[in-house]
Amino acid sequence: MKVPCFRALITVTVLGVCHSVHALWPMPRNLETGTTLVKLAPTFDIHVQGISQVPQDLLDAISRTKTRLGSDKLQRLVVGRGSVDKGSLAHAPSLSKLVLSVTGSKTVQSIMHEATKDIASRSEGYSLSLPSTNGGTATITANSSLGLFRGLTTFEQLFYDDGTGVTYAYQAPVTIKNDSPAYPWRGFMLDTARNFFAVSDIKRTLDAMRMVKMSQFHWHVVDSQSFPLTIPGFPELTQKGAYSADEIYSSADIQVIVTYAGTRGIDVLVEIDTPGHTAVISTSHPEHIACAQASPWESFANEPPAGQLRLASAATANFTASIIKNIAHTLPSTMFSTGGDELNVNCYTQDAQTQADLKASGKTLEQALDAFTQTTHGTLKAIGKTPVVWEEMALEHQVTLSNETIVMVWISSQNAAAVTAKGLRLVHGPSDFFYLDCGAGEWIGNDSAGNSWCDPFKSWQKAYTFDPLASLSAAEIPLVLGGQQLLWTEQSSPQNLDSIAWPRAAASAEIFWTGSKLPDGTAINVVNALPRLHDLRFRMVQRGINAIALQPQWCALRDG
Ligand code: CP6
Repeated sequence: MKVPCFRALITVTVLGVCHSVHALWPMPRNLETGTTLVKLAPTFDIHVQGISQVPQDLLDAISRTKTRLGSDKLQRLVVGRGSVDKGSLAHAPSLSKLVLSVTGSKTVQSIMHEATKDIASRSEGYSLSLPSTNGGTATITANSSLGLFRGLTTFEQLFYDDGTGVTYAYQAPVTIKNDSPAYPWRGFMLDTARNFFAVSDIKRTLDAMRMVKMSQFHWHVVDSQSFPLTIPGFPELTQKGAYSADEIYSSADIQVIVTYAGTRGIDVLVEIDTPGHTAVISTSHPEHIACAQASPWESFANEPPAGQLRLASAATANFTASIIKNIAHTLPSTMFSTGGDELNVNCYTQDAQTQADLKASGKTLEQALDAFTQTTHGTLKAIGKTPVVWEEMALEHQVTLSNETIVMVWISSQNAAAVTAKGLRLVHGPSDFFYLDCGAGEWIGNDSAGNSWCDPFKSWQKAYTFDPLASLSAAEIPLVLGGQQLLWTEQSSPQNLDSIAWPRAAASAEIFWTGSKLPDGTAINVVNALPRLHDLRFRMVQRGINAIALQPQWCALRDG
């Protein structure tokens, strides 16, 4: 039997790890540690210097950090099953305070939302020092409140309380010089259209993302099956298109989510998938949808029900642009996704109105798609937003995309080079590495009711082996913004959200923060990662995120 303890790995893990475990995830890009036990003084506090007015969201983050330092009960993975003895803790030097130094005074959330045109310039870097002297002062310095925020996340991960009631670090002194992410885009995508997720589920997801320094929440909020997103001026879309009156994101909910995310260093990218994946719009606006509920659905869509926006109709293009504009202008992000995946051509071939529209305009379907996209993207640009699209818009269709457009690669990791060859920026989300349930190529078949089924599990180790720069030339590297793991929710709901996503989705968070090498210069590898990921998972569970075990508890506690 294959046990989840990975018999081969465990020996290496335990032997190699006992003296080098930190619950750090993602691993900083630069790290030096000592071997001294240091505890937080009873009067330990966190201060900010360098700015006269500390932004409110940074103050809130500091207060959450203090709470967590006092409440995280993380058993240290050491020889001899666990905790340090009370005697050595009693005599350990105490850390009197943490001083944060920063030069900028913008809020964390404003920095997150600013960065579109030059997302790579987002200032997330910080330096950290934790001394081993009694009465010592730890420091985090950064150029921005966002950098300090990332540094606080690291600081928290250095501390343990294994039931002694004393919060301690055991590898002081710690020095981290200029830790900053290898890539700006470290994301997670959630589909809230196949099954609905409450605001509280999304907040919990954002909490988990924050713990691993993720920066982008890609919200695939609507699709053919349901339309839960309230669009100002179009109440009928949710009234007719949501699963129920309770399964709707109100305008207030949306603001709660983007603010919760922004104050935690996460930008929310909202997607309205167009022109495919829009069948549900036929419930309120049948005039705009071709092949609505057409049968058999397999001839018209990749998933039931069939239905796509009538892209050749000027009225439909304007309607779509209005929806996008009305929601996009309420959102703080400077990016917005118009989707563009899995367009079914047959749907339009069979649609009399589309054929008539094409004839009247003298356009081919591809030319009509181009015009449709110019309309939606033109609207976004007019309100200062950068368009994001799925890879088909760049690779399969004859659509003119402006240079600033961001392309999400999903079909295969092999397709990245074709995107950068066009000079466009990309986000990696390849189904063969980063899909948290089915990935392309893993479909087993369709049953008689038309439901596709597949093997819904890909290991974190698989995601962790992804190489963001494979087959890219040096000149193309700056076009890689980063990547994300994705949860499509045909087979997920709030009940399994945490367990299907965490801690697996942390794999890409480390790849895109730490890059290809650990601080000691060795290549990132699953043997080094496993005990750290185990600790991360433990902390997630403590904070109410129902993350799955990676190995038997025994593996982590066993004697070296
Ligand atoms: N929904 C939407 C989906 C998928 C995509 N877009 C998808 C395709 C293939 C697999 C998994 C999910 N369910 N809107 C592709 C981007 Cl294997």
